[in-house]
This record gives sequence, C-alpha cells and structure tokens, in this order.
Amino acid sequence: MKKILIIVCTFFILKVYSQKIERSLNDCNWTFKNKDDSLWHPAKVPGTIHTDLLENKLIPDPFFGTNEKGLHWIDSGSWQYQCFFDISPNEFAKNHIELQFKGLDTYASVYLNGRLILVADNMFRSWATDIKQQAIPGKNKLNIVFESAVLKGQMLAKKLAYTLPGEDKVFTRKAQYQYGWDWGPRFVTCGIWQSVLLTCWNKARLVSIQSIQKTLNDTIAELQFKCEIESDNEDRFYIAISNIVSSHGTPFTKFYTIQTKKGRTTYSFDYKIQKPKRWWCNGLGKANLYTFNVALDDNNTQFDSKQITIGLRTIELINEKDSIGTSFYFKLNGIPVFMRGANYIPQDNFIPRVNKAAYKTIIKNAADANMNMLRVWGGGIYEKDDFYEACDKNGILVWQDFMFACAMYPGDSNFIQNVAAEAKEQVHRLRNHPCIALWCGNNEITEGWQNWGWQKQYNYSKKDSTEIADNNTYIFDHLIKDIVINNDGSRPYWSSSPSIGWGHNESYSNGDSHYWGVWWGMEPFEKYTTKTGRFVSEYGFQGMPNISALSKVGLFKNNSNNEIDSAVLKAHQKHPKGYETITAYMLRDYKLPKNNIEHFAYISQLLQADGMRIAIEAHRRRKPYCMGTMYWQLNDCWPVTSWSTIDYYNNYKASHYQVIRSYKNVILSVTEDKDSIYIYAISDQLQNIEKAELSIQLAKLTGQKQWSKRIAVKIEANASKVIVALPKDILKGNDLNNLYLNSTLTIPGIDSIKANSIHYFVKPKALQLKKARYTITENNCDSTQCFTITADALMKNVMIKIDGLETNLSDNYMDLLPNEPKTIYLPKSLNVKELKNKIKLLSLIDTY
Ligand code: BMA
Repeated sequence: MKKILIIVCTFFILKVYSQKIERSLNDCNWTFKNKDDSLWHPAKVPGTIHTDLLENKLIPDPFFGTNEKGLHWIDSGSWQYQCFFDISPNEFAKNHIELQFKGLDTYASVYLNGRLILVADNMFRSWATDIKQQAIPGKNKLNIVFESAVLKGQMLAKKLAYTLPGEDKVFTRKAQYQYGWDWGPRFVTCGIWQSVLLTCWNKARLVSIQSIQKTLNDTIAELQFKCEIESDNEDRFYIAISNIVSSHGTPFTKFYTIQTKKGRTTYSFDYKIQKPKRWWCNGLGKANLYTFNVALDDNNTQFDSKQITIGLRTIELINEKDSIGTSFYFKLNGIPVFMRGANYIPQDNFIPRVNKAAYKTIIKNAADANMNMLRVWGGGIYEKDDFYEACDKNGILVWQDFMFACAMYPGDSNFIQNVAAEAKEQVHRLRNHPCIALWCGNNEITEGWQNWGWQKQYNYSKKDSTEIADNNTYIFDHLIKDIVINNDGSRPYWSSSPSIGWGHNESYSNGDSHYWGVWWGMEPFEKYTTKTGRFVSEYGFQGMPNISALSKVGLFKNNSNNEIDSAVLKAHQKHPKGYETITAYMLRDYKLPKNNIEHFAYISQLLQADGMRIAIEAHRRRKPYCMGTMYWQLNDCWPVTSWSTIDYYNNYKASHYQVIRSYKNVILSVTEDKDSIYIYAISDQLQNIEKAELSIQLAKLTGQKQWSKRIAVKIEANASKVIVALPKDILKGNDLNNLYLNSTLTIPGIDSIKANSIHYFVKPKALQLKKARYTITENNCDSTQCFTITADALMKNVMIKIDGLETNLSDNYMDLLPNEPKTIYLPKSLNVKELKNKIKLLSLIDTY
C-alpha cells in the first residue's frame, strides 16, 4: 500500500512539476507616475498613459471640446509603471520563468527587482525574457520606464542629414495615426498596451503552430501542422492533434512521436480531413472553421497545449497583363469574387479601451452591411487577435497592410532589423487566419513619393533622393516581401497601395487604385463613373457624425457655439479644408440649410451617402473590369467629422445605410445617356436567377403613375448586365423636377423584393418636394420589434430619430415612396409600444 502511495504521489508531483503554469500579470495592482514625481497612482493594464491620467482625474477627457490642444505636454514626459507580484514556490521551482509583454508602447526599459531585464523599442512586437536569474521566491518588483517617443523620434531624426517626409514619427515603430491624421487627434501615448504574462515551465513547450494546406478538394484536405517546440534536452515526446469541433464529424485525435533536440526545432505532422467544408466569405457561403487542439505529452504528463482555428480555402490574387492593362482581383476557392468592403482604422486613439465586444460589433456591422473584405490600413496597428477571429467567423476577408503610411521610412540597420522582427512576428501571429487574403507593404508610399512633390518640398539632392527611394524599395520590395514569402507563402504580397497615383491615367487600368479626385480634387461625384480602377481600394467623402455624438463632446455646451464655425466643431474636423469642401459639394446638389447645425449635419450625411452610392454602383456596374470597391473609411477613432460611415459611438451615418443597400448581393442600378435609360442588374451570386420579374414605374413625387412596365428577366450569375434599355421618350410630357423612376426586381413565388432602385432625373435641390402627411403604426412582426411608416407623397431621405435613444435601425435616411408602407425593424431588446410616441421624422423638405 505504502509503495503504491509513493508511486501515486511521485507521479502526481512529477506531473505538477512538469506542467506549464501561465498567468496574467495584468491585475497585479499596477501604479504609475511621471518620472519626476514621487506620487504613484493606480493604473490599468493593458492601458495607456492618457487613459490612466483620465481615470485618476488628472486630465480632462481628451476627446471633449477643445481639450486635445492642452494635453500635448503628456507626450514629452517620461512615465513609469510599477507592480509587485508573487512567485509561488511551485512556480519558482520551474527551470524557466518567462516574462512576456504582448505589447509595450514604445520605448520601454523594464526592471525586475532593480535590474534591467529588457529594452523595447517597437509597439508592434512582443517582448519576452527569461527571468529565472533575477526573480526571487515571493514578492517581486516590476518597474517599467517609458521614454517620450516624440523626443526619441526627434533625436533619431537629427542623425540624418535630411528630413524624411513624415518627419520625426517615421523613426518610431508605433501607430503612426497617434501623431495626428486628417481624421484623428494627436495623442502620442505610451504604456503597457497589451497583456503581461508570466509563464513557468519545465522540460519542453510548444512555441508556435502553423497550419499549411497542401491539398484541398471536395473529398480531402491534406494539412501539415508545423510545430515549433522548445526543449531542454534530447527527449521523446508525443504530439496529439485533435479536431475538436463536433459539427465537423466525430472529434478525432492523431498521435505522433517526436525526438527533440535541445533548443527550438520545428517538426511537421501530416493530417487529413475527409469531405472538408470550405471557408467562404460573407455572401457566398458559410465561413466554416476547424479548431484543433495540439498537445505536447510524454507518457505521463501534458507539458503544453495550444489551440488553433483554421479555415479551408484557397485565395489568389490575379494580377496579370490583359487587354486593358493589369488585372487585380481575388479568386476565393477558384472563383473570382468582387470585393465589397471598406478601410478600417483603429477604433480608438487609446486601443486598450477597445474590448472584445467592440471588435465583435464592428465586424458584425461590416458583415451586416454585406461586406466581404476589410482593409487594415497601414497607419494604424496590426489588429488584436479578437479582430481577426471575428473576421474568420463572419466571412470577412482581410487586406492586411504592414504599418507604414504616407511617408518615407529610414534605412539604417537598427530600423531594418526592428522592422524585420516586427514583420516576421506579425506574419507568424496572423498566418493561420483564413480571413487574411493579402499582405500589403504600405499605404500610399509609392503614390506619395511619385506624386506629392516631396522631392521639391524637402529640396533633396540627387544623392539623398536616391538613398531615400532605395531604402524604401528595399523595405517593401525585398525585406518584407521575402519575410512574407518565407513565413507564409500561401498569400499574395502587394508592395504599396495604390501602385499608381490617381493623377495618372494608368491608375484606372492597372492594379489597385485610390481615387481621390472626388474630395481632394473637388471633382463631381459623377466622375466616379468614368474614373473607375480595376480594384478601387480607397475613395470617399466626409459626413458629419450624428448630432448626438457631437453633443457628447460639448457642441451644445453653451448656446453660442452651436454653429458651423464653433471652436468645438473645428476641433473635431482634422482636414484643413473639411467643412469648406463639404459646403462646396452641398451647394452643387442641395439647398444650403440656414444656420442650423443639425440640418447641416444631416445634409452632409446625405451628400456622403450619395457619393458612396454613385461610386459603389459605378464600380459594381464595371464588373469584371473592376473587381473591388473599398471605400474610405468604415469607422472612427474618436468623435469627428470624417469619411467614416459609422461614428465613434457606433451610430450608423446615412452613408452606412446606403452601403448596406448598395452592397447587397444583387442590386439594380440605373444610368442615363442622351437618349436612353439603362437598368443594370448586378449580381455577385454564384447562381443565375433564371426567372425574375422587373417592374418599372415612372411617377410624380405625389404618387400619380405616369408610365409603367413589367418584364420577365434573367439575372446572370457573378456579372453586371444591362437588363433593360428604355428610350427617353417615356419621359416626354413630364416635369423632370417632379418625377422618379422606381424599378423593382422580384422572383415569382417569393414575397420579398430582391432588389430595388429609385432614380431621379435631377439633383435633390431641384426636386419639387411637397410636405407629406404620414402615419406611424406599430406592427405585428413576429418575434422582432417593428413599426411601419406610410406617407402620402414622396418623402426624401427620412431620418428616423427616437428621442432619448441611440440605436441603429434596419433602415434609415431612405426615400419613402408615396403610399408605399415601409417597415422598420428595431433591436429586439426595445419595445416599440413604449417608444412609438418618441419616434420623430425629419426629411429633406423640413430643412428648407
Ligand atoms: C487616404 C488614407 C488616409 C487619409 C484618407 C483621407 O488616402 O490613406 O491617409 O486619411 O486618404 O484623406
């Protein structure tokens, strides 16, 4: 008996002795102070210096009013963080005690019990060090000193004989938008921006797992798992790989034996999945995912385990010479897919405030808007895991920029080594995600260097100019490209977006294009129809945030500042000519509202929505010439007037409702020339619609039908086609200012409308709108909450507001046709009966 007990105890002790212990040090009562102060204050990890100062009421809200200006002192200081944590006897007994910082922003010196253990200089890398030598059993003191990135940038810049475009910030590997952007304030923050982990382990551990898809067809997926294992000695272990998602068949484990070497070695294991379910992007099918558990064992003990989630799909970028120029489109699982998406920027200036729920919400919003791709733009951050997990689940492909934007970067060896380590780490972290579709070297560096007049502005000598160009060519055409090829190899690499600037005609026939003739070039929206690239990865127009967002940051604090030229409004517009540009475009299409900021904000949103509609429809009509439309920009990092379609508080602007409509799988789009009206059906569906009915009606704004027609049509799969061309004779005898054309596509036997388009023949300001009478009725709509609005004349751009409530609705800012009821759905959690009296409508005529 005693013997058995000894064996059991030894086994148990051995097992405990061997198992890895991993825990977070986020909650070990962190404190912070200015380096020159003596008083410590409570801090949050992950966090930033700005949010810690705010929580301790040491600064006002950085986003409120004009506060930004008064807070720049923070970025020139040095800040210190500190915490005490215990190391238990069990932890201390391990051979390895590793301290890992998932993210330090940016220039940090880390001390453990007074000894320097780590120096960090890149926000985009994680930092780990073994502290076995410096740690003590019991209480340990961890101290981190952050130096000013602004001062560090200045110091590094001085080492160069010339100034680089982008100036001091380009020397610092930290989110470039923190230095201010044309939609973002300048808060060059610092802090422990991601989690801190303590890992204690013995004998061996799993460092990383890469899943490589060797073969994929309907019967089989052949995978290879590459596991990097760190081992103290030559030893024998088992690797157990289990498919743990029961919806993909019985969970099943495969065992492999390995003989380790001392140090880090990568081992490969083959794994087969029968009848694989492919991962599809939103709109084309289910985003099927497979989760695997990988365990490292010997006969008795599990030393380590990790989970990875993958999707089985092929992704290709088709970038080939053709009769037009050079194509740029993606094939997913062998099928050319038109990308409908947006550019994404960080959701806050202070990233640690963005939690998992916020990531889920924004990606759900993108999926609900019928998007299938987002571009993670190069002036922000490589997003957190939560972002990519949400994209994997929602079928949102990701165009991933490396974090370089609108500037030229240095080429000294420290910088290059730092960038190489960063790129490698990020490719390793993200390469298992099925959502990642493309790696892109940077945003607008080729474009900037060739077209923005930098050579003249900075008066470079020939030698300096060549050096700057060569350094950047090296970074983006060699260094990062090779890292992608060697560490991923399954996705395409594109060195700079766009490859050609919008001032050159070739940009419309080659590669991806950023078309900024509208907005920056003051060209009319109609230019979107002619200046269409092969894949338009940026274009956009500003719209103000909802007035509720602006009041949160103090717009209506006192009555005197509720005008367009108030200091608060100016502070929340970062484009040098933002409001001027909005006003100039407004005058073209709308009547300028008189001294009413609420109306001005509303019309600015309509204008933005018009721009989005015109551009998206133009791009989609040109399919397959054009195979992608990604507007600038999905979201905001603070409350601001910007190109975003969703404001900082997650309110949809009019443009976002428009995007939802314009990004549907099947849409109708109407164009005119001198003699004819063309109705296009654009389908991204993979199946033909053999029998559909198109009903077309010409009516007065008050509803009197002038002309109508019904025809049977076929909608071709994955194509854009004119399904009807009507002679303009049908307009004869009508006043175009009092007319609309309503086209509706239905499928016999199915109740709901497949696609719809309302077309006007004049600008909104010329429409002879009449004040409509309307009713709002509660509806019986099964398990959801809804109400129906019916108006007796056309109501242009009805903005539904529910007093005291901020919520996104199933539709808003839409045109209501005379006597055609429109049902609006609310989130289930709301009660329409209670809210009915609070529903208010504003339409265009109310602003006259
Ligand atoms: C694009 C972006 C950003 C900028 C936007 C609007 O080109 O890459 O640099 O915010 O234009 O100006």
